[in-house]
Amino acid sequence: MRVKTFEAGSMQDALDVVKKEMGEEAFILSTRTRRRPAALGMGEESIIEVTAAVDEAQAGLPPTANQAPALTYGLRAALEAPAPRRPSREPAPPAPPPAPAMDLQPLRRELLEIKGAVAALKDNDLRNASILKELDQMKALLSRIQRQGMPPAQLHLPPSLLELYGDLVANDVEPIIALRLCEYAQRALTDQDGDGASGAVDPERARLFLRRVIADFIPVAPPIQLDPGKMRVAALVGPTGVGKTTTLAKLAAYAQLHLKQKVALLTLDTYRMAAVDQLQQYAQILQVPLHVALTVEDLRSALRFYQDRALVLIDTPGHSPKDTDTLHQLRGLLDELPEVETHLVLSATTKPRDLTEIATRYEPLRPTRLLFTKLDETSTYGPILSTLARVKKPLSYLGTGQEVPEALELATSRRVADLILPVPVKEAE
Ligand SMILES: Nc1nc2c(ncn2[C@@H]2O[C@H](COP(=O)(O)OP(=O)(O)O)[C@@H](O)[C@H]2O)c(=O)[nH]1
Ligand SMILES: [Mg+2]
Repeated sequence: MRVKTFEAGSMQDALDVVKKEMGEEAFILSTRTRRRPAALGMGEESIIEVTAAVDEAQAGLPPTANQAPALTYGLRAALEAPAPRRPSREPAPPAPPPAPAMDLQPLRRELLEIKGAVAALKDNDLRNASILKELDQMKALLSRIQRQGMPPAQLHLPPSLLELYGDLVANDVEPIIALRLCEYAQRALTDQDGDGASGAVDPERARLFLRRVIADFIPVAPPIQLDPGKMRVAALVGPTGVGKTTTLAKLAAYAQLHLKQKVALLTLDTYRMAAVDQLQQYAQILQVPLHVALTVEDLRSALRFYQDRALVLIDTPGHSPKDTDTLHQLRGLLDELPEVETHLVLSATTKPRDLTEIATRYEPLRPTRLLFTKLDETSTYGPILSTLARVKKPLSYLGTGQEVPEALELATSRRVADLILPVPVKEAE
């Protein structure tokens, strides 16, 4: 008994191949339709997989007149279907010869089919075990996909990357961005391994690789540059409550205490007196001058006054969308300063969609950097990545707590990539 599996684009093609390779005597043990990625990544195609068997003793013998159809699944039956009934005027065809008293052919065929099926099962025992394992994994993935409501478009990813796709989405990375990153990683891995290897990407390697892809994707800004004899101005803008004043104090403390630079603080935060009090306390502790500006014009003259300072940090109020007047004036002032660094401060706890909306709202101030605070208050960091993808500005600092000055880090691509796709515990030193 010889058992073989064939693949073809259609059932007809599959049966033709079976017939050509195994002869008229072959019979079909099983068929199934599978989906696989089409060539050149053009979606998916379905293929027919046919497992056929042939009794070697019978193979190659010329068919005899009273043999039953050689191929089950209706191949021969379809090809040899009785001709349509002739018009009654034509003479009736000669009567068929009487059936033999006892036709053993069907029984023999059934036996052969059973033998073939048993042989195929034996051969496939090992293969079945691994298929079952894979199926279990796929089942788990599918239920995860169902839970997270993903469209089936990502199913062409190999299982290891599909798993990572799920991790990214669970970390609140926008599905379309997660998909693009995984597709990019898949293509790059395939290019490294040569054609056809992408189907079996080792999960650990895929994870490390994808983390590198993510890190490459995260633009970061250098720390605020302090040049001798030159005043550097950095302004923090953004909504109320995200941590602008706290971050300003952290930056001031670092420059003053660690870098031993002369710092001055300016604020336009005049609506909330408590907020000014907060900055006044920091200024006192750090022994740096603070100027509370009531208008943008006032801010302008204060800047001239602090020419000798290495770093002037400007705190601003959170603008409501209606406050276009102050926003407009502030923009005028920032435009006048050739080397101002404007950081748009965003909280990592803000809803992903709102982050993009806020970035659009503050675009008139032309921020050149994004600064994320409150990383310690969330467990999903995907929105940072999604915002970077949409807003396309480098990341400057990360706020990781309320403590001044220690809870502030210079952003690095690697640090953010680790947050987006954490290192499995055993890899982390
Ligand atoms: N957990 C945490 N809280 C922060 C962080 N940055 C600021 N905060 C807190 O957020 C609140 C608002 O901060 P504030 O600096 O006044 O925000 P502003 O309105 O943007 O100036 C304060 O209670 C801060 O202590 C951070 O990185 N992590
Ligand atoms: Mg404030």
